[in-house]
Amino acid sequence: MPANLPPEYYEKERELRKAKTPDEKISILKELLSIMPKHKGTDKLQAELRTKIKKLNKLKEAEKKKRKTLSPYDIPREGAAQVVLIGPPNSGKSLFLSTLTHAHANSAPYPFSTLKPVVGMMAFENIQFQLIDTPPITAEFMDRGITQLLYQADLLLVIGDGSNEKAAEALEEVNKRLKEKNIIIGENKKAILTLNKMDTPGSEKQLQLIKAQYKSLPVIPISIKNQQFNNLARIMFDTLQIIRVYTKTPGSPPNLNKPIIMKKGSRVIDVAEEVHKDFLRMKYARLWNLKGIKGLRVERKYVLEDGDVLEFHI
Ligand SMILES: Nc1nc2c(ncn2[C@@H]2O[C@H](COP(=O)(O)OP(=O)(O)OP(=O)(O)O)[C@@H](O)[C@H]2O)c(=O)[nH]1
Ligand SMILES: [Mg+2]
Repeated sequence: MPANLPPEYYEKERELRKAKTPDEKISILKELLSIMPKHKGTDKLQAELRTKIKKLNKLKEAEKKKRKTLSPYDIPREGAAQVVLIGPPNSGKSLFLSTLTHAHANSAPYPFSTLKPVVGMMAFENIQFQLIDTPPITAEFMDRGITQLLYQADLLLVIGDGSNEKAAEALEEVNKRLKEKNIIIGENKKAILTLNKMDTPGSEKQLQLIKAQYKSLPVIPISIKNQQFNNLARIMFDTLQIIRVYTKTPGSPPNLNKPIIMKKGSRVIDVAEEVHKDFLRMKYARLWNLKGIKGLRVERKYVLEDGDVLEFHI
């Protein structure tokens, strides 16, 4: 039996083809159903439209769920390393991010001014570290979802508040909260302790107390306000245990602006694998390094150092 559909039906059908969102599509499909004459000839078509609506509703539900489970702490790593700034309230985490990156984090003279993570890129020589500012951690408060980021981070930069006469206690609270989540700084997690606001009175005493408390970890005194960072970027690089390696093709110079970031201890073959699987067939490589070696033949197992340049020979 013919469906005998009215002309407006075909018009709406054209609209449907242009519709983009599930909501738009659902409303047009409903209109189509209402326009359609109801008789035996349209039974199959009616059923098809109803199935389409059902599918679209399911899609909508799935998207809603996805949005809900996406945490603001779900931040993909960019640059040479992901470094998460943590610490007690008001210690200067946000000012640190605003000072050392182009990103803006709200910094204010009262605690709990940061409620959500903020990301920025910090330059160090020819590479960049991804810095993430986070809300404060105290005995009473640690934002839900931050744990995932702490597990994933390459380095935790703990910032203490040197102007607080209970700076050591506040840091100990942070440390306790981390331990509850099985994060032991300096053991299963690379970390650097800094004490900020070294421009304020009493900060030196706090520094000595904290140094005594964390004997196995370096404590770096800084003053963001006075732009005194005590070589912190270099210390970050060293603590991360990474090296920069460059590759070149015979007859041309290496691109020194584009280092390959490798773990300390990586071998020639690891870099080959990183660059392209074709280089896994390499027979040997030639090496240039910062100590003045030029074009030395090295084998697959040769262990690399920061600044090494490789030329693969297949
Ligand atoms: N004197 C002095 N004040 C500083 C220094 N660094 C930050 N401050 C001040 O400390 C206050 C807190 O700074 P924020 O950057 O908001 O601190 P925060 O750690 O992000 O604070 P929360 O987000 O609440 O955890 C602000 O008034 C800053 O200007 C410093 O090196 N010296
Ligand atoms: Mg803040």
